[in-house]
Amino acid sequence: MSASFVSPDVIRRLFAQAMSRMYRTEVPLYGTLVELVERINSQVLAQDPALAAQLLRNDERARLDEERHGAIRVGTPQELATLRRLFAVMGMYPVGYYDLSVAGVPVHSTAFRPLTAAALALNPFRVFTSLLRLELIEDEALRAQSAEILARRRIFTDDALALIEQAEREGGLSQADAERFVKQALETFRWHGDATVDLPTYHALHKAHRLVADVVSFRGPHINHLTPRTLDIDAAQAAMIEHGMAAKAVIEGPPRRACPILLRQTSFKALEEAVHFPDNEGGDAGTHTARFGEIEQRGLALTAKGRALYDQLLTQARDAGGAGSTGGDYGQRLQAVFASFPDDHDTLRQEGLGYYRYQLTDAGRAAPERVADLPAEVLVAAGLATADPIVYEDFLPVSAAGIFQSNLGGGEQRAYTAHANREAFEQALGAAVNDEFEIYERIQAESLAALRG
Ligand code: OOG
Ligand code: NI
Repeated sequence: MSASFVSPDVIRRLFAQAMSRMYRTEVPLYGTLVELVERINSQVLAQDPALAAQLLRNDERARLDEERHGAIRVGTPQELATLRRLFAVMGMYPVGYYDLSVAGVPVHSTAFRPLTAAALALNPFRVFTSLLRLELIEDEALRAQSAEILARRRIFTDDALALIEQAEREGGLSQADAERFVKQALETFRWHGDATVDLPTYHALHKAHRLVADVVSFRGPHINHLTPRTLDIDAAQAAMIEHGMAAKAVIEGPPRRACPILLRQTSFKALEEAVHFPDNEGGDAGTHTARFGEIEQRGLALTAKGRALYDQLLTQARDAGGAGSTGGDYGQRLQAVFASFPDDHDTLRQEGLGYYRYQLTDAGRAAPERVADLPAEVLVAAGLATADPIVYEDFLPVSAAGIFQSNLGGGEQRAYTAHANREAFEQALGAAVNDEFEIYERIQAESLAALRG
């Protein structure tokens, strides 16, 4: 890379900061949420010096205050493929395939995020990106009308497109071009209070599925939430309720544990916002609910073996209350069922359930000859190396479905008989999605190799 180019990681950080500023002005409650999470995080760090030291050792402390994920929904393969190129300028690549149709949401998704330990440490910004599956709209005329509306819109500015092409052609962007790029890219994610369809069309789309209306009726794929990372989601959830936010009843994901795994999330309900519809002068003001707030706590990235156990236990807890149910005493059921998931790091590591990052301790650095030929587990046991949990950087389909559902209103449950269609998604994207397990495996292997470096 030429010395005059800024690193994609720096562009991503600028972009994440700009998104956060924009969303604060669009949804002031997001600002309140960020402050609440910051307060709880500093309390947790003050009360738990071991956790503070672990985050510092793992390059997670610095990124924490800026750490966010967002979500958008797009309508066409062309839009998705161009987003892929836009995110690549910022060092964000598609990881994972999520099929939400099984949960009654007519989309499939990926997450754009950085891939390497160094890039994640600088800024781990991720965007959960969904593609509407128009083929799941039953009404043929409405499907054709939606496709036509989507084909006409342009969600990227001309300057954004030109800068993407320039970055691809020249291999990067200068500082000044990077700043212009961030400003232009931001336009795609901005909220538009004026719909592009008239009110009757909006209602017809809404009837097909609220999500269809959300994607098809507007000029662009507005960012629908931006999520800060908390170190104690139970405390943050309680604080949300104290602040009068309409928090979701159930925290998605695993139960509270000594060793947090994967991802726990909760959200407050979508806001009802005034929308202007064309040809509706003097008519009732329309509204649309799409944007919401969310917080999350991240824990250990699980191996395929650990993930299979997680999926099995989650299903067990949900099915115990009637298929897929989170009603009744769900919290207690979840706790009880997850008692069979080991909850100390030595066991999790030794049973190959999670990924760890190894580093030499001072003692280890002072004894290179001992380190050279001892297995990692022996080094850890002897205090020559530490093994810290590698944080989960991805999403969970069942949780994502729960977040979608809670913002669609109760009556919106629909069953699609469609199957996952990863191939169609990747074809629309114009690339294969990266495998999350390979990424964690590589980060773990690199840390092991560096022990003997
Ligand atoms: C995305 C919902 C999923 C998460 O954190 O799992 C999500 C959406 O509503 O567009 O953001
Ligand atoms: Ni989210």
